[in-house]
Amino acid sequence: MKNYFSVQDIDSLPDWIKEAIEIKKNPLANKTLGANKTIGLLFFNPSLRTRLSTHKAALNLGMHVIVMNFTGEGWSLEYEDGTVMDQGNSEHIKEAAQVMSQYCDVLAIRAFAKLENKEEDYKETVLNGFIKYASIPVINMESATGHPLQAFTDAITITEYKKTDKPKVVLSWAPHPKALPQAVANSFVEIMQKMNVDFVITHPKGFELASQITKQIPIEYNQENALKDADFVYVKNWSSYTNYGEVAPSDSSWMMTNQKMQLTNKGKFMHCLPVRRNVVVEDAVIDSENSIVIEQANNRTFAAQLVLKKILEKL
Ligand code: AN0
Ligand code: CP
Repeated sequence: MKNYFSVQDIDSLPDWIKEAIEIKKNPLANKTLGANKTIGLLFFNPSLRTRLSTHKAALNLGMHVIVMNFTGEGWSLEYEDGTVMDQGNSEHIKEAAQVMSQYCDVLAIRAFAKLENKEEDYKETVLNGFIKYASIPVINMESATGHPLQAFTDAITITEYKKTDKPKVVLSWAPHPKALPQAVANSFVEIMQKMNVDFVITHPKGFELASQITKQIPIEYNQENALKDADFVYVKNWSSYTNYGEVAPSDSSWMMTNQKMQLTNKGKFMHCLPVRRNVVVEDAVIDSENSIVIEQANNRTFAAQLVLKKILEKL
């Protein structure tokens, strides 16, 4: 693996999960592997968990870390070839990626979907631009269509908490006042297809994810039916893929409540965070003993650390 672009870069998920759980037990076991190596963390969007857990993972491996925020601080980049650059963008990805490749040994990039043009977002212009012009490995810290560090974390977390060989996992759409990308849901759906789980997606009609991602996964439009006997309830908003980026009329009936959680098999509540309380999920659920969101976020460090370890071993 040169780049960690999507969950499809995971060659053996069971092996990766096992190794990440080993790292969690002894995070400093490879504290010199990254000595004298530098990772550049590039942010085109805000972050709390991804920024700090990836930084922490790099420190655990003995790496140096450089963080750069492009919003407001970096030159705005141009991605199209052959453009006459007489508009807003000051620098082309060609120079930017090559220059940064001289300062760093690995680049990690966060660049969300703009949610204006589906074809543009699903082309992954920013991530693919860096992969094309950087001469060093590139890690996806949430791109337009995927969040594979989050999904790997979620797979680790489900493995840690599961009580049966084949737990029932439900991905449940939630209301949200702003249009959010499909990235987290897409990568979660992809990684669940690599696990031994009974997986169901529930959302209102019109919020189908891309069929090339959901494939044969059952979709249940009745949320309460979907939640029956669930061992894990993963709640997430995403905006419409068909009416691309459209925000739903605020439909609070899809919020996760304590009453709905009673339908589950003492289901564990999961969310990637950040989460809007009492919009996406009721306080009573996220504050309950079945909520594992804090430990889920803790696992971000070990997921990132395993990805970095795999990349460093090949440098
Ligand atoms: C982002 C999203 O839904 O993609 C990041 C989640 C990790 N969420 C928000 O912008 C609130
Ligand atoms: N879950 C996640 O990626 O969180 P941040 O947006 O805070 O990094």
